[in-house]
This record gives sequence, C-alpha cells and structure tokens, in this order.
Amino acid sequence: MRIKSIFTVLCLATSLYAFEPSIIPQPNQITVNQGYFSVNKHTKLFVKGCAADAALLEDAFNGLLKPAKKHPKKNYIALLCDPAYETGKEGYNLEIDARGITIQAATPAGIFYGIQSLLQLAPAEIYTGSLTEGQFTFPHISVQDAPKYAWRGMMLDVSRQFFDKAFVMKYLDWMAVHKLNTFHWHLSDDNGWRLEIKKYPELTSKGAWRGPGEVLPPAYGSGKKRYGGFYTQEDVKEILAHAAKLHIEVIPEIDLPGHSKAVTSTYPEIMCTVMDTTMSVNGENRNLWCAGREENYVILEDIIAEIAALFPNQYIHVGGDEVNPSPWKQCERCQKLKNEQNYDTELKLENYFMKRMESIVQKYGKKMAGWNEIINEGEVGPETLVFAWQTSKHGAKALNKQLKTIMMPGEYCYLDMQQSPSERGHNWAGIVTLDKTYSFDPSQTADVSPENMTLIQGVQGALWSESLDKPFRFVEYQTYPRLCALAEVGWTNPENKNYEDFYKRLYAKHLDRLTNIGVQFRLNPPVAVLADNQIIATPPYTGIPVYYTTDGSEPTEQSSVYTAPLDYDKNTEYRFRSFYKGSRSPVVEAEGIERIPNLNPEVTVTSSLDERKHFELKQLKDNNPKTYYRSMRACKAGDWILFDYAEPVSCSKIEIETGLQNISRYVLTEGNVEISYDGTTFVKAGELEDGLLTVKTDQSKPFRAIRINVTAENDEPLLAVKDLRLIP
Ligand code: TNX
Repeated sequence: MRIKSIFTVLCLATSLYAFEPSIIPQPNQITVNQGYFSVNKHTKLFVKGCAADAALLEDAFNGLLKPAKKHPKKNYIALLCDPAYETGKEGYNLEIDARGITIQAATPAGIFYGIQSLLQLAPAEIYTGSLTEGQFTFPHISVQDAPKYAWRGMMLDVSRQFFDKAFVMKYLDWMAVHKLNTFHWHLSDDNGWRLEIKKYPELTSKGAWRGPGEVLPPAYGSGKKRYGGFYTQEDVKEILAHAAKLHIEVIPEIDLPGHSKAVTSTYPEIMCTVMDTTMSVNGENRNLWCAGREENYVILEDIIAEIAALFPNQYIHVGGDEVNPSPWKQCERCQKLKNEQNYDTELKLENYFMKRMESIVQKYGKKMAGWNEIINEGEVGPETLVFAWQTSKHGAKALNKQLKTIMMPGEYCYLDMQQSPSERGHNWAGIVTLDKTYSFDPSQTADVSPENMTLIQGVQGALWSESLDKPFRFVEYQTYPRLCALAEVGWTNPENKNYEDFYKRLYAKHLDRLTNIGVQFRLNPPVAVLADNQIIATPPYTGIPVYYTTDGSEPTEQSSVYTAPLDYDKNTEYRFRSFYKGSRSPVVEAEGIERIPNLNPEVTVTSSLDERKHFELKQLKDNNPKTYYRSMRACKAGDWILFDYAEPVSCSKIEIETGLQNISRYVLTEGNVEISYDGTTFVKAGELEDGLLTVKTDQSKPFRAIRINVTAENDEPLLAVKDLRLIP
C-alpha cells in the first residue's frame, strides 16, 4: 500500500513538469501533451494487419494485455496497419491520450518502429520484464515519424574474430531497438571463411580455422590454439528468420578478389602461378584470386548460386577492397588477359573481375554490391550498389557516376576506430568519438548535384574485428553508444538533430535501456583537472560515479569513489574512471600534471632481422611513441634486437612493447628481454607476456644494453616493435 502511494505522489509530482521524451533516434515530429495514460489489467490490445509485430508488445507488457476483437472505446492499445495510411514505407503515427495508445502505419515495419518508440516512453525497466501493473505509464503524446534514409545499416566482421549464432541474434535485437534495418554480414576475409558452402565443404572445414596445424596461421590474438567457427546454412536460415521478425535485411558479403587468404589457403590452385611475397595493406600476402584463371569463375558462380538461394534480399556484396595487384603483374594468365582486353594497368583487371562477378550475381537474380574501389579503374552496371568507406569524396565519385551509394566514411562510421588515443582500435581514419559519429551528415556531401544526391541510399556503421579479441565484451564497447549516434544520423532529419540534446537523452535514460537489453557500453571518461593544487573530477554526466586510484593502477568498481576535490601530491599517480551498472569508461589521468619526460639517451640499435622502408630500426631511437619498427620477414627463434647505450643509463622502469597492441598484430608472442650492466654479459630481465613487459630497474645500478630475444616464431609475416620507454 505504502509503495503504491509513494508511486502516486511521484506521478503527481512529475506531472507538474512536462514529460521529457528521450527517444533514440529522435522522432521527426513530437508533441508532448498534459497527462499520463497507464496500462492496467483491463487494457485491451486491438490489432489490425500486423499480428506478428503485436507479439512484441504482448511480451513487453508481461502478458497484461487482453486481446480485443473490435476497437475498444477506451483503455486500449491499438495497432493499426493499413496501406491507406500515408506514413510511408517505415513511418508511423503514435498517439497517446486519455483513451489509450494508437499506432498507425502503412506497413508492419512502421508498426514495429512505432512500438520501439512507445517502449522508449515507458520506464526503462520495461525491457527487463520487471514492471507490474501501475508502473506502465505513458505521457500523452503525439508523434508523426518517418526515417530520413531508407538504408540504416551496420556491418560486423565475423572473419577476424568469430561471433556465434546466438551473439549475432543479440546484435540484431540491439540494432532493431535503434530502428536500424540492414545487417551487412562480412562473412569472409583473410582470417576465416564463415559460411557453409555445400559444394566446397573445405571452405569451412579448413578455411574457418586458424592455429597450429590449420591452413591459416593464428591472427589477431587467437594465439597458438585452434580458433574459428562458421555458420551452417541452417544457422543462416535461423538468423534470417530472426532478422525478418525485426524488419532487418541481411546483406551477405564474401570479400573478393583480395582479402581471400582463407580461400587461397584452402584451395591454392585459385592463385596466380607465381610466388609473390608482397603484401596487402592488411599485411597479408598470397591472398588474391587469379583473374585470368577461367575455372575460378566457375567456382565463384557455384558459391554465388548457393548464397543467392539462401539469402532473400536483393544484394550480394562481393567486396572489391584493397587489392594488391602485384601477383597479377607476374602471372602469365593475367598478363594474357590484360593484353586481350587492351588494359594499360593491372588494376583494370580488378574492374574486369568485378564485372564478371556482377554478371554472375545478376544471373542468379540479384544485384551486386561492392566497396568503393570497384569503380576505380572502370565502370560497373547501373544497378550496382557502392559502399563508400574511405571518405565522403569516394561517395561523391560514385554518386556522380549515378550509382546508388551507401555513405559510410571511416572518419564517422568506422566503429573499429579508437575512441581516444589510449584505447584499442585502428586510427587510420582518426579518432572516432561519439560526437564525431553524431556529426555526420551525408546530405552535406560536397560536389554532388541535388539530383545525384537522391542516390544516397543511407548510412551504415562498420565494425571490423581486428582489435575485438580483448578485453572482455569489447565488441559491445565499440558498438555502443556510437551506434545510437549513427541511428540518429540515419533516421532523424538534420534540422532535428542536436548533440547536446542527444547526449542528455542518452545519459538520462537510454543507457538504462541499453543495460536492460544486455549491452555493455562505453561511458565517456570523467574529466579530471589539476588546478590550485587540487584535482577536480567531473563525471561524464550528473550522477554517474567516478572511481579513482592513487598508485597508478586501473580503477575498478572496488576503488575509492570520488566525492570531493583531492589534494594534489606530486609523488602520487592518479587515475580516474567511471562505471555505471557494469559498463565502464576508459581510464584517464588528470590534465595539467607535468610529467617528467622519459629518458632519451644515445643508443645504437641493431638486429638480426631486416628492416622495412619507413619502419627502420632508427625509428626505435627517435623517442616518438607514434613511430615503430617493422621487419620484412617473419621472425624466428634466435632473432634479436639490441639496444646498446653510449653511456650507462639509470632509471626506475623500462617498458617494452612489441607489436601493434591496439589491433593485436605483429606481436612477439614468445620472447624475453635481457639486460646487461657491462655491455657484454646479459641476464634475463623477464619474459614478454602478450608482447609486453615492464622491467623494474634499480636506479643505483646503471645498465649498458637491453636485448629483446625471439624464442619462437610469432605466426605473423613480420614483427613490430615500439620505442623502449625509459622511465626516470
Ligand atoms: C579497411 S573497409 C578494410 C578492412 C579493415 C579495416 C579496418 C574495407 C573495405 N577494408 O579490411 O578491417 O580497414 O578499419
């Protein structure tokens, strides 16, 4: 009784203020009226033309709703689907007043999106099924909503890391909450082929696995164990059925003719007849289909035939990105083809290859989609869809060729990019922060006529999985909340977008929804600043707790909670971080603290390994944390890198980092570090762990040399090493 009366008082209190809706993506027209409608055990559900979508509501209301045969006069929820409504393909009207809740739409998809908005007007616990009668309160409101773009997609790379069927289904559930409607499934790449093809069973019995004794070497943190997985065609059917319920289309991608090491390792005969050791930008070699081998097009047709039969949507994505044409330059068959076709460069062979794929795809009743490189050296047919991933300019180029285009430039849409310089991820497209993603506006694409602009189909996020091997649930951390921002880019008209308002909706309510649907998201870090000998920390949003440590360690949820400014002590290393309901922010230091720079003594660096242009050994002594060394060849037991100091060095700590830790590549997985106090005899200082080691040194015992020793190959084509950090 008491609980109930408190609740009533709260409702009365809140109703004095206008309800602030916090729907993400922001609806395009929304009017809040006075009053609340509460769903109770007498509320009736009336459904017309969208029974499948009604099931979602029945679940959300915990079975409280009673079905009605005809439209009730009061206390109802009505889902009315009728092609006569002028709401467009995915739009909806949502009206809540004293009588009840009405969602109208011309299509079931519109009803589905209306329901998503409705759920976001309820307390966030509606997603956990823990609300009971009396708690299902909704503001009186009027929403007329429809998306800006018809294509609102997200791509997941399941090759570099494998995500199982259950996870993919969850990923789709989460997308649907944000009204995304397309899942681009990157099913093959150098590091694993993930789709069962009945005619070529070895594509998955071999090509889906990496590790000792497998056709593919370990990569991206998979280590010296068998790693991989794939989807059977039955799995795919289940995922497609699930996606259909969520009004999500699934676009399969097999990446051709480069990025194909999983195939070339399984069927080496598909490669050119030369031994080429040059590498693609991803650091892979021998990963290219031969363009001049006619049998290859037969294999590819078989594969496309199975994919076309399995996937109901209109597009099949066949890749086309980042081809290193070097093998084609030396291959007799490719050269013969090049001459026959009168091509002046090998890259034209890529366009040839793509056009062959285009006609195969079309033969099976589908349209081709490909990355923006497919129009680099020639034309493609007018039906082909281009995915502009490199920059908006690449999108403009496709649009100006009058091709339908998906806008997904890396600098806004690549959720595999770092979110700050100290976090994991790529950075070739820059640091992609939440507000950067939010700021994307495809309608501002430069140098495109208004007419060609209408060819923009929509926007898409991409999550490449190189760096997702760790830490735990990093895939969610990278996706959320940046996907929420991207959802608003795709759905909301630019004039209705506002970052501050989005941030408030996100932190005030949406993070609770994400928690309740099971997402572990990234929080923005707190900001800590040193001023007047005190450190003042500000949380990412009012009410989000800030935790801190003073010994340089990473704060956990067990660390001290920041409540008031801290008196600054220069011998203390402060670290700050926020946690909220199991989700976390990155760790930050206080701004404004002057750090004693690392030592930079004169050193000679030599190695048993060779060196790559732009990544020479001299990069290891420039004291620049951004540059690093790369070998040309793979490392093997017995290889070494020696740092020989001109004068004895004394410091308190040496930090050794091998590999590109931010993407788990080229790491020295098995090796140790030795130290020499006299320059000739060496003693072991420690073993590298995941390519990293911190050696505590005795400041009173200066050393003359440091040596990194390789004790076993790292199953990578090369080794990378960063500058040693000598901490005073
Ligand atoms: C480029 S985007 C790639 C991928 C990488 C990604 C990393 C594209 C078509 N190719 O192979 O994983 O960069 O950001």
